[in-house]
Amino acid sequence: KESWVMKFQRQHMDPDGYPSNSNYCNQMMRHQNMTERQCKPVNTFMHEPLVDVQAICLQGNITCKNGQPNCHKSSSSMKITVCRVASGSKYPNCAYRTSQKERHIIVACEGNPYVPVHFDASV
Ligand code: PAX
Repeated sequence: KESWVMKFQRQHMDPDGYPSNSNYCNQMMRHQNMTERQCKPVNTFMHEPLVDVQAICLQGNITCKNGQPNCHKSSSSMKITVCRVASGSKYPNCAYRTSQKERHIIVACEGNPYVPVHFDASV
């Protein structure tokens, strides 16, 4: 079974990529297997080195959206792309809007080593 760590990296890490056109999310959401059982409604990709994203787990500790205490907010803003399913998009033809942003990132961390497993929000 895919580990939490591998799942987080598949869904949220694209350190060397950056959207060159509006098709980025259509392609990435499909290639990273987020359109297989449904069109995942919202997904964020981070364009920063893996070590910098893992380091968020050592930064400001906050409460997650679901009330769990294991969320952390990045001390600096990061380059991200938010993929949001287009209105009118119908599974299995998942269509996405691509938007590039620079935001502080909030992730949930778990385990030993303590690493990101869930993307909570960007602010
Ligand atoms: P996930 O399934 O929510 O979490 P995601 O982050 O890619 O996946 P398994 O065993 O896989 O079910 N985990 C936690 N989840 C939530 N909160 C805390 N504190 C927590 N701690 C551990 C992956 C695994 O992390 C575990 C959780 O049990 C999972 O284990 O967002 C829905 C999805 O959309 C993404 C983020 C989520 O996917 P929601 O409902 O929280 O808003 N997403 C959302 C995004 O990428 N970008 C965005 O801007 C938003 C809003």
